Amino acid sequence: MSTEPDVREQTAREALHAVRDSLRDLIDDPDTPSTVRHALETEYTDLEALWQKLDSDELHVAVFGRVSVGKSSLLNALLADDAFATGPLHGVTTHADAHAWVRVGDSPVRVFDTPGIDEIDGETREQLARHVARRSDLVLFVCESDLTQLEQQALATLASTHRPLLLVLNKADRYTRGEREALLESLRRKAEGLVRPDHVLAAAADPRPEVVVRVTESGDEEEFERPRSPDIAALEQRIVDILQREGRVLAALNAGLFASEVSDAVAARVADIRRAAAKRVIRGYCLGKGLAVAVNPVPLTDLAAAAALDVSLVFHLSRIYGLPITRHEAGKLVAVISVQLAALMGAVWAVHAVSSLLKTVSAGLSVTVTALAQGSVAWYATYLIGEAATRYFVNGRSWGPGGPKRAVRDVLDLVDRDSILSEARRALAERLRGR
Ligand SMILES: Nc1nc2c(ncn2[C@@H]2O[C@H](COP(=O)(O)OP(=O)(O)OP(=O)(O)O)[C@@H](O)[C@H]2O)c(=O)[nH]1
Ligand SMILES: [Mg+2]
Repeated sequence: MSTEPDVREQTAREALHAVRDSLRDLIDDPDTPSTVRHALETEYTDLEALWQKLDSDELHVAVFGRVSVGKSSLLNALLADDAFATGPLHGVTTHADAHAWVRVGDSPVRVFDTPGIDEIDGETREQLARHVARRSDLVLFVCESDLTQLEQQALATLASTHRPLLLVLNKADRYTRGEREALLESLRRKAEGLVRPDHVLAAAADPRPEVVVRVTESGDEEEFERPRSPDIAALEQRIVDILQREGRVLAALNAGLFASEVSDAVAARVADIRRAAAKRVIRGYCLGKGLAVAVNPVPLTDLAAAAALDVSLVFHLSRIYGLPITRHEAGKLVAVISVQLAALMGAVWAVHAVSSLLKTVSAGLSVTVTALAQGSVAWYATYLIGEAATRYFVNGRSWGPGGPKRAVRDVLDLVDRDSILSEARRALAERLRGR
């Protein structure tokens, strides 16, 4: 008969495999540009490590805390081996390191040592906390007395990553039983809402030797030191319990959460890259069309003659956004946008543009003011068409609920006409002068 834990185990395992496969898909996604991979290098390294962790069925336990609180000593005590370097100087551990520990169920457990958090600035500390948490199924936050402000902040950052947390008061041998209880009480209070009260416990990873007084045969009292073994049994039991109870489920959940964070970050970067590419392409067409019109002035009302360039622009933009359309469709899109622009601005905008140009264009240019004015207006029109089409593609080839009218109006509201026109004037004048 299958028992409930079996079913849980089975479900967890399936969830884990599903997450593992989706991590692989995310890592190997051929649509992710290499520039994005490069920009998110740390995240991709973490994804790969996470994938390996899931694939090997490993569970990870990490320590975190201020320098010299005994993080490395604690892991050594768990391993019953001096695997990690320890010492009284601050900053003995300078980089993350890991060793294999016990097995919990079928899963090998690895423990991860980390450098102390005091010497680094707040932002880096936050990053380190997230980085550590990301790879861990359980984090041991180690302290040696009551929590400082800095420790409280770091603990809050870790807690926000929703990993199981144990708050360990190490060096318990330095306190009397009463002091220890009072400290644990205070730690539970300060960690309230961040760490469960029964997840706050004391340990002595590397207790100082006991000083014992012995009466010699001659009746004299003699002091000598008796080494003490680590006191970590309760902690060890709690760690194994947690890993056994929720290790696998949490591993899947956490990896899934991280993968969705990364895939959001990838999407945001891709959007940035597309936006930058769209901006470059729009500017190129603006310049091309502005020059064509300036060099060979056409009546302002007959800008349609140069519409072929606008069609090319929209065609090009559709490719940048990975939503390719035909030239015919691009032509229809330009027509829709132009109709809206004309309806919204009529002839007024052109007159506006020209008059503002006439006022500000400086004398002494080698081209006629009219040519520049017409070129700038053409530039501006192409700019608006490019921006409106971009909005349509960003929206997944849709104008959104308000239709093209609303979308084009929004574009007009957002665009700073005067700065576009003055940029057009500057760029066109420069090119025309150079001819
Ligand atoms: N009294 C006492 N001292 C301890 C205990 N655990 C560790 N220590 C001592 O504290 C000092 C620092 O220990 P480490 O394990 O190197 O501390 P750490 O947190 O890894 O330090 P960094 O790597 O420098 O951040 C060493 O001298 C240890 O012997 C303990 O339970 N009791
Ligand atoms: Mg250390």
